[in-house]
Amino acid sequence: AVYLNDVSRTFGEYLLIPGLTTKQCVPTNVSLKTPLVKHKVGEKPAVELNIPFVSAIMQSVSGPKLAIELARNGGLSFIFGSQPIDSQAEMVRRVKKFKAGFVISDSNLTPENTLADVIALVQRTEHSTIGVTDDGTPNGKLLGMVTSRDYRAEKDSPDKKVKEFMTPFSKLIVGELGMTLSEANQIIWDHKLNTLPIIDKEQNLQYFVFRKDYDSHRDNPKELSGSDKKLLVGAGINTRDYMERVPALVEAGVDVLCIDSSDGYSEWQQETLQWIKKTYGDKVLVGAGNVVDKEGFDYLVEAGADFIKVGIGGGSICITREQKGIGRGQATALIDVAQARDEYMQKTGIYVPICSDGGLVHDYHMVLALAMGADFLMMGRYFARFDESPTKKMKIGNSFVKEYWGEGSNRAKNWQRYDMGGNESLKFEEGVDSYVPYAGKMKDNLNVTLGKMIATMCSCGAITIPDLQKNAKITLVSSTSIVEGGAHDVILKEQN
Ligand code: MZP
Repeated sequence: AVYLNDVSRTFGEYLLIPGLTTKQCVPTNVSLKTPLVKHKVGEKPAVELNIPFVSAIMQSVSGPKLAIELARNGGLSFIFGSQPIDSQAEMVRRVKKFKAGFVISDSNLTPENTLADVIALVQRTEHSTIGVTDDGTPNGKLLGMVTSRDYRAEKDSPDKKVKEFMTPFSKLIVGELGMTLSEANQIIWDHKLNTLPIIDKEQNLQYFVFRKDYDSHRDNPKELSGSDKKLLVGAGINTRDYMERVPALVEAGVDVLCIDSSDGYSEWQQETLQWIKKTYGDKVLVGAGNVVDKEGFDYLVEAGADFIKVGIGGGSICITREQKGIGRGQATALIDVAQARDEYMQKTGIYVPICSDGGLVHDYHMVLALAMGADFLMMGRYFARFDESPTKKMKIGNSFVKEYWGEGSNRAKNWQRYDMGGNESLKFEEGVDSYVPYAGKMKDNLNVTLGKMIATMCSCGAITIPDLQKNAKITLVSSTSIVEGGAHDVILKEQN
């Protein structure tokens, strides 16, 4: 056997030491832009993210609703691959079809048109949201937004969703299709509503009219018409049915693929990458993994991967290390692979981004992972807690939770991810079925997390991710110093 002498370590064992915070180092100057795929040094990558977050390739995380919201916030989801090809392609299509805000410009619709007229336009243009201005042009004053139910409510039953709009006096206020936009707007203001649900004759919930300042970034109609860009979306694939799955996903408009496996250092992945590159060249972008060392990185890059995913056994729902005894502390794995990436860049002039996948618990772990060399981060547990994740919200005791299960659990039945080339069945579980604390809307949580990350970067004297990777000072901490880092030697007042 070969012994690696470094101890496998993880994020909780490290801290960042502040760097000089210059006057330029203020939150508004911080950019979290990051490359997603390989590119020549100094050139612009084919796909970039505005925030370094991607959501895990998991049934309990990455459905179309979460993908739309994450893409709108600058990140990207990989739609889970453990489902039939058709339904996965359909989910991709739904994200690509979603067009962010759109202001009526040439439609001649004014506030005196009925909601039915506006909705007809939503349907015709396939935009999810139509803004209406007082004079029907993008220069006018925004009066309200009409959003299709598909986007807002998706799987929730109309009844349940309508109930959320009851006023404090339990009087249900709904709009009807025959009402004009001015009338709807008046009701919204009179009753101090954020949103007016609209029902059709059969009492089914169809659309929502939003108050204009419901979402602050929607205030400027001009910005809105400018943001009509297609959203980015990724999708997971496996090493068995890729010859059918990849063409279907490409046809659906997917931006980037990722081979999803708990252990990616295999000839199966090499074959899959080679087939994709031979068939499509660089028109189809594909990441591979997961690996935890330089050998794994070099092998998959050589085979054609556009990015490499790092991590075995660190996921919150993962029991691979207990079941099979394979894995590596996530921080050590990342540091090793980041070094391999930098060596490859020096040798070839090509930068292959790496993704740290799994095991991020605290927000500061995210900054540490970036400082250790990750270009972007994949998270499951973090996103599973939000309204937008595809799983059930439940009440247990006094708290709300959401379900979250691993792809290696019996529930997911994702045999391909753990495939070692034998017959198709999972011999033992590598993941668990669990709950995570419900956390509300993605946007609210992202604002807090990103705010903290940006503050940490300013403390480190870095205003970009490459800055942080180059200049961060990182220290190992003893278990005693970890205790010192929490509140200690005080009597905490009760929280409520
Ligand atoms: P986390 O963000 O919940 O800590 O980890 C999510 C990651 O765990 C996924 O992106 C994937 O790599 C990994 N995962 C998913 N299912 C399992 C499993 O059932 C697993 N073992 O390890």
